[in-house]
Amino acid sequence: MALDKETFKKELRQRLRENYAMELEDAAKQEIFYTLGALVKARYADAWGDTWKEYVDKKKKQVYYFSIEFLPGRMLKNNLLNLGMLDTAREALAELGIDLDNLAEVEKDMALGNGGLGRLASCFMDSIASCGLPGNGNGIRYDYGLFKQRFVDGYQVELPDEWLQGGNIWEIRRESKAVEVRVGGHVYLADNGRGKLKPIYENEQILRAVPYDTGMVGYENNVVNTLRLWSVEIPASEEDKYQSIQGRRELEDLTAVLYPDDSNEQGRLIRLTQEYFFVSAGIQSIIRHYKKRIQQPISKLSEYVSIHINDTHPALCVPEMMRILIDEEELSWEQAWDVTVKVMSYTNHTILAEALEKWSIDLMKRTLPRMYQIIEEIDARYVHTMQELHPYDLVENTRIIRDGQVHMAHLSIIGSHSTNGVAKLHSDLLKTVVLHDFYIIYPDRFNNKTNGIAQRRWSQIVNEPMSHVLDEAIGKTWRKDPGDLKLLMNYQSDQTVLEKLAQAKKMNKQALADYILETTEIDVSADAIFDVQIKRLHAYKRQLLNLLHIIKLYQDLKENPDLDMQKRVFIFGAKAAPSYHYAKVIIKCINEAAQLINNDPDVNDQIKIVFLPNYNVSLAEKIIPAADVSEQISLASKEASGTSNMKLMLNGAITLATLDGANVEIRDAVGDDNIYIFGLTEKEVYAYYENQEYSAQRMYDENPVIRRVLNAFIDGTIPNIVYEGREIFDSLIKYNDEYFLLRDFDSYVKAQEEIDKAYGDQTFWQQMSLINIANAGRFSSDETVRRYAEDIWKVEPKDSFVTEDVQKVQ
Ligand code: NBG
Repeated sequence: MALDKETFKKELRQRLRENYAMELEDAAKQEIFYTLGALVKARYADAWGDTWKEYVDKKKKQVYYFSIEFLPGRMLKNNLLNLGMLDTAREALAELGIDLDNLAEVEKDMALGNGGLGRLASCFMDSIASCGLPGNGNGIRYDYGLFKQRFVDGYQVELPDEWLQGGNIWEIRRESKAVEVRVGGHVYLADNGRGKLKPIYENEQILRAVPYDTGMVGYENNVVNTLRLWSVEIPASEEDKYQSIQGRRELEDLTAVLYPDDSNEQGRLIRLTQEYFFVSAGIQSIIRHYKKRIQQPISKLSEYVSIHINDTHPALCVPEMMRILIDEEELSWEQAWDVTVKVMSYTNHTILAEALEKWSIDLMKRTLPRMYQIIEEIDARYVHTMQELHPYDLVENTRIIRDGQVHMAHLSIIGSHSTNGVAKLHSDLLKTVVLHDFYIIYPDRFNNKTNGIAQRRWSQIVNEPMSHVLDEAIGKTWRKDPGDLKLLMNYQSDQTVLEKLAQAKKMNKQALADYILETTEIDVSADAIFDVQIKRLHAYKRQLLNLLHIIKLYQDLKENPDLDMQKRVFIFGAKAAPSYHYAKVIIKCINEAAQLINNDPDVNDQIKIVFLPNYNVSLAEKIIPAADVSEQISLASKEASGTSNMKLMLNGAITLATLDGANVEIRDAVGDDNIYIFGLTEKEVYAYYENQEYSAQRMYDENPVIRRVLNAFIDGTIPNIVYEGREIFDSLIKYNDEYFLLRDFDSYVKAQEEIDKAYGDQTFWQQMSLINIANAGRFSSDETVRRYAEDIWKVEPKDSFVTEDVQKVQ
């Protein structure tokens, strides 16, 4: 299977001639990229077909991961790595005078997700294939990914992300697998002539759902699974209904854009239709495959199929499966319900009440009348069964239809056999607080699955300098089994290894410094501490707390320019939802503070702020290997897990964190001495909610440092934020600081001072860094998906994988 350099070069040239009628020497970067992509795709085409065939022949149980977001980023290097071709390709290209990394930049990020939720789905896709598990993704092929972010006068401006321009080399359009999805109109039930009721549809709209499949290549195991994304089209039979351009547009808009949020009414209607569209198309195609290839009674579906509901957006999986089983397969309600609950499982990704999805009854009835009928029936039967067993209030609080709304989390929990949170703390909070009522009703359904990351991408691909140091120190087995990173613990006091790791970090920092200079014209020194906060902009994530601390440092420096401190570069990457006003205000303030501080001669380059625009997977890949400090400073209890915390630790950054989400488990993994913890605990936060004693005004009155920092927002210290500064100030003082920034301020400052001191002792710092890398293995998403597979999905790895029939690591 292995491809040698000469064959690689020959094949590349040959394909270029065939596809573009030109010689390599005359080809543009784009043309070479597309040719290389086609070459790579051809290398896994057979394995893709074989994997599918094996699952069918052996009637393997398969899991289908339904997610409205997938965020794979670029795929070229990931596919090369997993095919064992990365080194060959790099060297062969170099011999042709082409730099692989440079070429890889041609690929547009596939950004069909907002943040952690979508990226997790993609890490899972990688790990499911790499662990040889039979599993597929199901989602939407948006024409436009998450908006591109620019800064104009410090404000966020959103531009469309035309990722499909130029074509998508990895996907295959499968015309023959298209299905029809019905929305709108009216539905009533009539006798089907066989003593059962069947739904009659009137004036409904028929949508054609066309799947685009992308191979998910496993790591050196000949497994290639499928990510199936659906795109909407007009069915041939309906062509005459769509004679106006306007009408066609409206229909095609359904899969045009990924929602960066869901706050306006017009938009919300499309969102609900989007949700039904990919759920219905996905389930129809699963059932069709089951009947045609597996050929078992429909009542045995759960022995062959598992469906995962990733957050509540695919919650309609429950009523849609019921619809197909009852209306089309003619099962009884009881039989259908039994199958559905066994097939479905659900992950909750948030505890913020405002993020729990609900739809008005009215909208649901109008948009999806048959779904609403079925949900009503599920709800009625739930109430009927539970009222015998539980108090009235408990049943009322947990039913699906309540206060004129359909509660999607309730639908997901009631309609599935498993509900999990994404970190220990989060799962505990689900049981004790957020979903406590459900926990009383279904204690056995609740479990934890701590998130993980695709470690091959987040180490081998993004951080080659570090990877080589690891190879030299502990051999190469960690590349396949991240658990082996533990071996690095033997080198805690080995000066050579520590020194080499430090050199690798320095190289990465220099590369990032070059990128920063090129994109922002800010000159930063690779000797400074690179202090990184990269994630969506949200009040609970507290980018503002970070800024408050920077302002304090600035004021200290102004007072005493000779202050003894390490140089520091504060690096931000964050998009704000276009309609999230407060988050955008914070962006503006950070940008204005950057202008002020970066250009103030008194600061003398001691501190700098860099807010890199358009944070996405590719930018994360540049920042993460260069980070010294990982800011994970959400208010305790609010961040379900976090995953950038895991990526940063794996790359040797030291975590500065509250005890929130998976930070708690990172602390357990590295020990108290190798992480900086500060701030309120989740219990203390809840105590404040209970006793209502928190007064931000008092903190402001009594703490002169806080007062001086906050005044900088309204007294002109930070220029050009007359309105924004006032809003920040008011949010903290007048509206009593919802996320307790001022309460955590002192302990945050203290932790930052300790970091400053620790960095001064380079050996000490490098040891901490090494210990972080060594203990990152447990956060591999390989481990996470294995847990899902064993505990929830009940799917088993492909036989050939179990028998170790794998190519050896290069
Ligand atoms: C996010 C959480 C993160 C978590 C990811 C992946 C949503 C709704 N939730 O903390 O905020 O890491 O999900 O689980 O995007």
